[in-house]
Amino acid sequence: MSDFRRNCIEQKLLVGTFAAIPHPVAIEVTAASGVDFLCIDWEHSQISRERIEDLIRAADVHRVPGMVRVPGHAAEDIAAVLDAGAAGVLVPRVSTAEQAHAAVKAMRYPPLGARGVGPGRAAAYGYRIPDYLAKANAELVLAIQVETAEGLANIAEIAAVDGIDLIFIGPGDLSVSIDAMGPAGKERLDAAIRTITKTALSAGRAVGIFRPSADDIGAWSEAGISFFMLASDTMFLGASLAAGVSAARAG
Ligand code: 3PY
Repeated sequence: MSDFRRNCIEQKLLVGTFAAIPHPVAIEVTAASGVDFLCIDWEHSQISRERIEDLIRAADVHRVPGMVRVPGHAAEDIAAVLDAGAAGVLVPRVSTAEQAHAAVKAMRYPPLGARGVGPGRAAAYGYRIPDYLAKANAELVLAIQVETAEGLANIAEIAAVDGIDLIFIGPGDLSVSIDAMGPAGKERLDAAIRTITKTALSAGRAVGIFRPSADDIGAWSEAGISFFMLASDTMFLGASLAAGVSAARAG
C-alpha cells in the first residue's frame, strides 16, 4: 500500500491544498512548502486535461502525492487522471450510494470495480501493466465529496460503499445546499458537518474537509476529521500578497 493511502486510512493528520494554477512551477513551489499532498483542482480551475499529467509529474519530483479533483462523475475523466499517474481521485457532488458505487467502479480494478487497462504514464507507458494492475487498488486513494442536502441525508448509505477511502466534506456547497450560509447558518452547517463526520467514522471511513484557513483545524481534528484541504495556491498567493501590500503601505 502507498504511504499516502495508508496515512489516509489510518486517519493520520494530513494537510494539503488545492492546486488551481495551471503550471508546474506553481506545483513545485507549493510542493516545497511541506504539504502532505496536493489536490489538482480540475473541477474549479482552467486546468486542461492535457496539462494534468505535467502537474502530477511536478508533484512527483518533490515526492508529494498529487491527487486530482475531477470535474464530475464521468468514468473517462477518472480513468484519464489515474492513467496520468494521480495518487488519488476526489469525486465531487456524490449524493447517493449509486453515485458512490459508480466512483468505485471507475476507480478500482476487479473485483471491486471495472477500471479499464491502459498504457498510460502510471503503468510506465505500457511496459509495466501487470505490476501496475497488481498494486493499483491498494495504492490509490478514492475520496468522494459530500456537499449537498441529499448527500447529508444519504450519508450512512454512501459511507457504507466498499472501496471508498475517505469522505470529503465541501462546506461551501453544503452551506448553499442546506441554506446555512454566512454567520447566521454557522450552527446548522457545523451540525451537518458533525453528522457527516460521525456517520462516516462509524462506517470506518476517514473524513476530510476544505478549510479556507488553519484557524479551526484543531477543533475539527478533535471532532475526528483527519484530512485537511487548506485553501488553494491561488488563495494563498492572493492573501499573502494583499497582506504584504498593506504592511508596505502602513510603513
Ligand atoms: C466546498 O467547500 O464546497 C468545496 O467544494 C471546497 O472546494
